[in-house]
Amino acid sequence: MLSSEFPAYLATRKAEVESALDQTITVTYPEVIYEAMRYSLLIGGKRLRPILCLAACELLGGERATAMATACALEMVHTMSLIHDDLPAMDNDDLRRGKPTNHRVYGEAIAILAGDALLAYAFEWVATQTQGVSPAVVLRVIGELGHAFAATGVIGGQVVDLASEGRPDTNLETLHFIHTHKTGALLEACVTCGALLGGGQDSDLEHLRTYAQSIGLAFQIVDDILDVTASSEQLGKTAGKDLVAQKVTYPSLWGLEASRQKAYDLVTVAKDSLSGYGDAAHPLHYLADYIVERDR
Ligand code: GRG
Repeated sequence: MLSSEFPAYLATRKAEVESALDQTITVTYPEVIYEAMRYSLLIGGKRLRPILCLAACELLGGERATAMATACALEMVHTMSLIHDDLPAMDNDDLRRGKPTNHRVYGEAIAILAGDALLAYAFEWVATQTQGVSPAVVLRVIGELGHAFAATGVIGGQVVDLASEGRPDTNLETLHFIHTHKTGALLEACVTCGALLGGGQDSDLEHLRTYAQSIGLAFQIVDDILDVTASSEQLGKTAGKDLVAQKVTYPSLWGLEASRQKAYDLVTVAKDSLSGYGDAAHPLHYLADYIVERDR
């Protein structure tokens, strides 16, 4: 793939994912919970996680259709983490994906339940909708997904993140822990699950883990930079929150320019980790570029 073809690739994958997501949840009794789940799942977002999953599957010669159920599940669990992150007990935010947050529309109780329901449904969706691979592969995918979200992953990162609010003495090691868990673990699961569904071996998973850990950190550095440099309108979420919460961030430790350079260095590491795959790795290379060059 040429870099000039990447915008069309991204737009096509996003449309495919959104069409698949639209078919995951049917509104039935009690309507409010299904509506709340659909609200946050379908109001937008870059769909980066499902696209990474599909790209990893294709890198190893798999069919996108085989990975689509897992791609949707990854977006469901990501969306649930956003719903819960926005709650008054966490970030207490009013804006997400350019729209009022779930609890602002449906109230706190339903927002908590919509997040819980999306989390449970994601696992059901993988277990019941994945076709074209052995049950052993589906079980490994479920294990990767659970590990990424449990206290070993996203939740552990969130716990340390909450504890470090208002703590200007937070050091680089703690910041690294927060982001490799809160953001990186799920991005890692996207590519490892995609690789498993594409027929990948353990050696493929190792290369892809290095790729994901590098882009995960680069993603977070860029997130920290955008929190300072972009507007709420541009981001679709409240900008400038890190300063208000007195959070230590990469730009606050290193400055904006050094942070940008670090993000670019990490993209180089990510690309190098896939050097054995030749041109087949181009979509993942361009996705890494997109992560650092994005403006939202
Ligand atoms: C995981 C069970 C469980 C509970 C949630 C609240 C929480 C525990 C964790 C917080 C996780 C979190 C919100 C991490 C931030 C990750 C991040 C940078 C999100 C923004 O991702 P984008 O920019 O968003 O890809 P879009 O809207 O484009 O999908």
